[in-house]
Amino acid sequence: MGFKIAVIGATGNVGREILEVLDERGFPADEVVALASRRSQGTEVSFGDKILKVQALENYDFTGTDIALMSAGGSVAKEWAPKIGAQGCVVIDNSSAWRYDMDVPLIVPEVNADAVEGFRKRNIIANPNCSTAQLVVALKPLHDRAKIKRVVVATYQSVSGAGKDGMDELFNQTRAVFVADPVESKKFTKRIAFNVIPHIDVFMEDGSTKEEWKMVAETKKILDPKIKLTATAVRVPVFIGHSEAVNIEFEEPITADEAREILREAPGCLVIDKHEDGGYVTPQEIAGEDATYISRIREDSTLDNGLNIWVVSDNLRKGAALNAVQIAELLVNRHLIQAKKAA
Ligand code: 11C
Repeated sequence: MGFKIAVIGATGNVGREILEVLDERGFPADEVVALASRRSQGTEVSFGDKILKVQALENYDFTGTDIALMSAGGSVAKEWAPKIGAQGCVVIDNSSAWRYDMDVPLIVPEVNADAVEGFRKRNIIANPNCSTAQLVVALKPLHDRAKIKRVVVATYQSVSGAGKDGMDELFNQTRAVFVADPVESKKFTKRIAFNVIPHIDVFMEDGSTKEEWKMVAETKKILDPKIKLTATAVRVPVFIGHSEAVNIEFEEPITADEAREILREAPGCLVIDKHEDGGYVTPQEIAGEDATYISRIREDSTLDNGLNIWVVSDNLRKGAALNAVQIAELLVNRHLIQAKKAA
C-alpha cells in the first residue's frame, strides 16, 4: 500500500518541481494532491501524465494524508505546519520558518540523515536554503577527512531563487535593454539584467544579509557547530543554478588530489575538474540535474591547509524540490512512517 502525499504551494516554481521529482523518482505514492491558496483553487498542474486540479489548503483535511511537502513561504508554514503536524501528517517544509527551531530537524540526506529521527517532536522537518544545501553536500566528505575550521564563500545565485517574479524580471529587463525600452525593477533592488547585486533577503544589524546569515546558521546545524563560516551572497543574471566560490581552511593537511578523489566517491557529488579551457561546470549546463557539481579544486598556498573549490547545483532541485523528496524517501525507506491507509 502506497502513501498519500500533499504538495502545498503546488503552483509555484518549487511546488511544480516537487511534483516532477516525485514522478521521476517513482515515489511510492497511491495518491498525490496539489494544494495552494484559495486564489489558485481550480488551477491545473501536471503530475507525470496526469493533470491535478489544485485544491484550497484552507479546506483540506490532512487526517488521511501521510506527508505534506510544503513550499508556500514562511508565514504560511509558520501557521500551517503545526496544524498539519497535529493531524498526524509529517510536514517537510521548504521555507526558513522552522529551520532554526531546536525541535525541528534540518536535513540534507547525504549529510545528516540520522538526525531525521527527531521529526517526532513536532511532525515537522525543515529543508535548508538552496545555497546551504549544495554547500554542505560538498563540504561533508572533506570535513570527514580533514576537519574544516573555516569557510569563506561567495555565492552567484540565480534569479529563480527569488521565484517566478525574479525570472520574469530578468527576462523583461533583458528584452527592454535590447529594444531600448525603459528598464523597470520591481523584484530586485537594482537592475539584474547585465548586472550583479550583492544583496539577497533583508539586511541584518551587523551589515550582513539574511541569506548570508542563513548559510552560517544552517551549516552549523546540519554539519558541525564548530565550523566558522562567512559568506557574501550575490544575485546574478542566470535563470537557474546557484554557483559558489568556496575557500576552506582545514585542521589537517589535505591535497587537491586527495580532495578530488574523496569528492568523486561522495554521495550527491559529481566532479568535473579538468585544468583546461571549459574543463569546469557552469550553471547553464546543469539546470534540471540532481547532482552537486564540483570543479576548480586547487590548493590555497596562502593557508597551511587550504583548498578552493567551485560548487554548482540546480537550486530548484537539490536546493529545494529534490532535497525535500529525498527527505520523504528517507522516512519511507527507514520505515519511520507507515501509510495511514495500510494501518
Ligand atoms: C534565493 N536562496 O536564492 C534564496 C531562496 O530561505 O528558502 C530560498 C530562500 C529560503 O533567493
